[in-house]
Amino acid sequence: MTNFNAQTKTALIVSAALLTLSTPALAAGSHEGGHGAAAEMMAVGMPGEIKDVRKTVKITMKETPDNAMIFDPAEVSFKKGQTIRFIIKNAGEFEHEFVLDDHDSVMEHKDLMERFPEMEHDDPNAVRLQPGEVGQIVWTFANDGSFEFACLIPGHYELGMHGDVTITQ
Ligand SMILES: [Cu+2]
Repeated sequence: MTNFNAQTKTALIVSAALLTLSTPALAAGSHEGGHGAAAEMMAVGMPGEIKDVRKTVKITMKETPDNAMIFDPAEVSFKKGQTIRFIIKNAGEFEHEFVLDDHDSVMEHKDLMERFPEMEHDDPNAVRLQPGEVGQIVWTFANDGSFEFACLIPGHYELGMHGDVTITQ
């Protein structure tokens, strides 16, 4: 039993290392890598490296006096290929999250969160923050198009917690 657990743990560490190693290949445009779904580049891009950051954007999450929940700003625009550092602050009184994705994936993820509200995610494109906390996401926008950021804690999206990301050529 102990041996089995030790082996499983080693296997997990090895696959994590492989995922890390596969990132440069994806960055170089090899989309057919075949390292599994987890290593696939997302439509919205992929985790970036701090050394490549071109721009830092501060985004505040909060509730408003008229009972809305918002991101401020709720609209950002960058150029394709740019690596952006998002500094996200939860200035509200509730727990909030920042999830960056394409609209369809946001909707799928939102549906999952409604069915499994206790779901914890540990995705590089998302950060969940308690009131007063500050988090960071470094992201490379590899494709142009319209994307989205949103808080998928049930009910928050409907109260206004989403924003638009426009990536130009
Ligand atoms: Cu929220």
